[in-house]
Amino acid sequence: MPIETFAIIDSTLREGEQFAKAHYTSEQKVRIARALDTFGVEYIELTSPVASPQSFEDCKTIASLGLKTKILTHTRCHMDDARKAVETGVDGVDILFGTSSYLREFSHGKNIDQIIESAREVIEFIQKSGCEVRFSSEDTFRSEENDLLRVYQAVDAMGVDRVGLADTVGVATPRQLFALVSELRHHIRAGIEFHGHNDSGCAIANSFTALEAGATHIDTSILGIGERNGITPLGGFIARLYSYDRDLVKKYKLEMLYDLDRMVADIVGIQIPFNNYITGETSFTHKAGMHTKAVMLNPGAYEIIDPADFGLQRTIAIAHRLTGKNAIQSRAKELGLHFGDTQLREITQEIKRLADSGPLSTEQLDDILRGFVVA
Ligand code: HCA
Ligand code: CU
Repeated sequence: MPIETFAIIDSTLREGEQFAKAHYTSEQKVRIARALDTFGVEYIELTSPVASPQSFEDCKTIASLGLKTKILTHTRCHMDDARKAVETGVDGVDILFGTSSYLREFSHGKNIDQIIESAREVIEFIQKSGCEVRFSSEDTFRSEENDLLRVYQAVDAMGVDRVGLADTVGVATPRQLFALVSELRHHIRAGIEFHGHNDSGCAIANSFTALEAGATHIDTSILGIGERNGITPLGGFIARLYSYDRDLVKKYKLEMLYDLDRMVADIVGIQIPFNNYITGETSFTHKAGMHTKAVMLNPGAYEIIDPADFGLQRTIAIAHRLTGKNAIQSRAKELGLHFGDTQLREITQEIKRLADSGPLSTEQLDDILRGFVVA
């Protein structure tokens, strides 16, 4: 199925608050919400108003900012929680219930019929209050498919806006996603949302595959922050979509991505990982001679993503033992120096020889190049 319409539900302010290092102030939450709104995500999800008195106040504050993005909050499937959620003035409530045998046995102790009946009361209440409602099944991928189908079909018949699939423990594979979402797409009228943890590195692939199979909404967080090692990162998911079809992400303000990652990294006190999608320090650095030669002629040779679309620049690393004569020539030209082919080869060999005993700085490289002119 071609990917056509989809929406991002960014959960930096809900799942992201479950990141071990996150302790947002109210001011930081508002800053993150406004930035996500400007970036253009369709929804943002906030911590349950039941979590703490300040969480309740923050839901109210963010819901009243007048943002374009829809504001959701996230609660257990309980009437008390739903009442509080609706009171905050949010646009929608994401409710969650565990259908896996683990949760049925060790958490809430309800059977499938009882789950459906509790959900009915909560869903009808949220609908009457005029909010969107999503029903999600915690730990979807360790639940029985028949149980899932029964629950999803029942809540679909109640008219929920979305059903949610949650890979709570990061165990699902892309094939499993494809199979389950394709199956649900045949039976369910509502939107299908996927929330994927990244414990085994499949969060982005699973999110993308879910869309290919007919899902409509994907949960992300900035830098992927969340419980344990987190969920689908917003930037990585954008990278995946962009590499498939740039038109899919032109609705977002891509040149803001670096600032979003930077802002959240600062707020939670971490670095942007060096190998982060798009915004990592080395994401657009080309090093080996064969790569730099081709990239200087046509960046597409080794770049699937154009850094300029994200307001970023590529780096050609020159001063190292893997360098090549084309990269050296290009640096020389930048310095206004011109060498013939034989001399360029000689300079390149000299730089490789020197770099063999340790890294060279750009200044050292430039001095070597200038030295050859004098010689
Ligand atoms: C959790 C809840 C959740 C919920 C996802 C959802 C998960 O913290 O365990 O509402 O779809 O991963 O299951 O984040
Ligand atoms: Cu989660």
